[in-house]
Amino acid sequence: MLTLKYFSLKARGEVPRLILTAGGVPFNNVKYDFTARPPNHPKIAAKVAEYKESPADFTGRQWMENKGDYPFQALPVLENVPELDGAPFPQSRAIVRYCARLANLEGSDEATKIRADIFAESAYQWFEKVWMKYTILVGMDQMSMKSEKKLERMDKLKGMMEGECEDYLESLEKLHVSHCGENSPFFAGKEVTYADFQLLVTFDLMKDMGYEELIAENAPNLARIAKSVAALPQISEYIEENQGVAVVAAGMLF
Ligand SMILES: N[C@@H](CCC(=O)N[C@@H](CS)C(=O)NCC(=O)O)C(=O)O
Repeated sequence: MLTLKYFSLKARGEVPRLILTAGGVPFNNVKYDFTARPPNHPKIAAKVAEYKESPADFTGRQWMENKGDYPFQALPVLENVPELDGAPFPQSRAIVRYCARLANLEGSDEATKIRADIFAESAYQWFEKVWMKYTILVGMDQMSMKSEKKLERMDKLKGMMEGECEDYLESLEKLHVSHCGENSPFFAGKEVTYADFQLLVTFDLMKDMGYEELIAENAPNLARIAKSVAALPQISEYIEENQGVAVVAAGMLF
């Protein structure tokens, strides 16, 4: 059976999980713990306790031991992909598009396919922006990995990116409306596509950063779409079960 390996987080691995679940494609959802439970510092322990635990198959220590076996020492990877004859399948964007094809969620006509790609990449871009700023802060802290510094960094990031989040949401909404008009039922138009699941995970990250109100204020159509996508019968149970699972590592391990 198809095996998706990622961490006990949402971030880059959650979109393929949602796509496969929505499409009814069976898969092994294998997880490494990336939250370093039990955390070795009381402040980090308190932060980890704010999130719902996502049961993992491997520990964080096992990740450190095994990471050399994976391309670029990173996840997600897909395994047991019949077309690839055992060769490694890394890179979340390639994985997302392959899963979308398996799940029949890439769009049923060329215009919808193009829109799904445009909007999935545009929504993913928020992760890149956050990661880039976080990395800058790590550098400004002279690469310090002290627990206090990690937590301070997350707080600083939230303050720093609020204006950028507003502008980004405005642009995303404008782009969507220019293609699909107001009141479109889905991100890429009339039908659900894999881009809708990227939107959900991006909004999860924004909510985790304290920007929930910005979404409704700056992207009302997208806020409405995300709400109705999360309620789709194919995934509503999965979404409910994973409510509160950490989206990013929240400064827990690195
Ligand atoms: N370009 C890759 C990046 C993969 C990546 O950086 N994954 C991170 C987690 S989101 C990772 O595996 N980090 C583990 C580590 O650094 O030990 C992709 O999109 O899949």
